[in-house]
Amino acid sequence: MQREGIVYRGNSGLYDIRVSGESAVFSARLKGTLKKELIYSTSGSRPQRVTRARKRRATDPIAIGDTVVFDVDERLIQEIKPRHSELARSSPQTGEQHVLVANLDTVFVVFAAAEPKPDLWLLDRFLVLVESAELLAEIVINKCDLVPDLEETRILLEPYVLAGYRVHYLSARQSFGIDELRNALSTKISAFAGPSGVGKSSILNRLKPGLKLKTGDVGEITYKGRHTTTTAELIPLDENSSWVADTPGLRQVDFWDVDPENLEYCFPEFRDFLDNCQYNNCSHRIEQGCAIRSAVEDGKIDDRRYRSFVQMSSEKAHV
Ligand SMILES: Nc1nc2c(ncn2[C@@H]2O[C@H](COP(=O)(O)OP(=O)(O)OP(=O)(O)O)[C@@H](O)[C@H]2O)c(=O)[nH]1
Ligand SMILES: [Mg+2]
Ligand SMILES: [Zn+2]
Repeated sequence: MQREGIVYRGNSGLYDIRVSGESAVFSARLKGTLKKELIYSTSGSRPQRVTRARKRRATDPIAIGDTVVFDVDERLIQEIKPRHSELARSSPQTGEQHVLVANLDTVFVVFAAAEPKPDLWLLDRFLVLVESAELLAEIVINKCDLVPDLEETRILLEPYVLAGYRVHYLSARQSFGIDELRNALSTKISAFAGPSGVGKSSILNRLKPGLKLKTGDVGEITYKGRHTTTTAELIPLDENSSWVADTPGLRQVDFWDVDPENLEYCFPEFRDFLDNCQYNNCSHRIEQGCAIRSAVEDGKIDDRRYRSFVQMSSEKAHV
């Protein structure tokens, strides 16, 4: 008998699947021939997706969030449905694509107000990763219990509000801001992403009482390199109709598949000005008549965000 379901966990070639509206879970492997013939949908406008699909053949063809058709008796996955989106990163070692979550709509980029203190340059990279995947990004600032004056943190994040991002302030430890975040999680599949040790798993444990995801021990300095969560997993929030993915902390964010020409669109506050540059291939770094640079001078674009863009685009220029 064939069924259709969502892969919510994968472990060494064995995938755990849930069928919508049912509580039973299934485990299945990928049909051998499917591994070879697998061609992902290249639907959509972007030739990038074709390249991605080719690259991905080397790594795991299934990601959490994939909808699959599987044979219940043989415990074999026979078909992977086309994806409408994916959150991927490149391996710093091999440059290979690794899809963290498929078919998601929103990424909650989680940082801490302190321990570790927010690294805005890294936050910008996470946001570019999300924007380049054409997903919605929201910012979550956890551990607000650790800062005596939250106003200072709010000022730090002001440029992101101006850029159009929603920012949620909360504390998983003191359980404030959790209900507000739960209301924001109404989309079908969303993911938590961010550096290690900021409290992604702790927040999920608060969102879903009884979940008991493993979190870093109190006092242990996880953000200095140790990762508590090692594989991405989808957690059903309500009767399998909305899901959140917990992902391992990313220490460094590489986004080789962001076209240099597309980087400027990954900064939402640039978009209104891009058409006004004198040259239509403006790099926004040295050219005369650059609308982005004059917006920075006029205080309409945050100067540090602009420098973050310059830094990333100069890295891209060397790839
Ligand atoms: N003070 C304070 N500590 C917190 C809060 N949330 C989490 N922590 C602590 O931060 C540490 C890391 O929490 P985790 O939830 O494991 O962090 P993570 O982001 O899932 O980390 P990785 O799985 O390694 O990516 C643990 O010691 C938590 O107890 C918070 O709101 N306030
Ligand atoms: Mg974790
Ligand atoms: Zn320009």
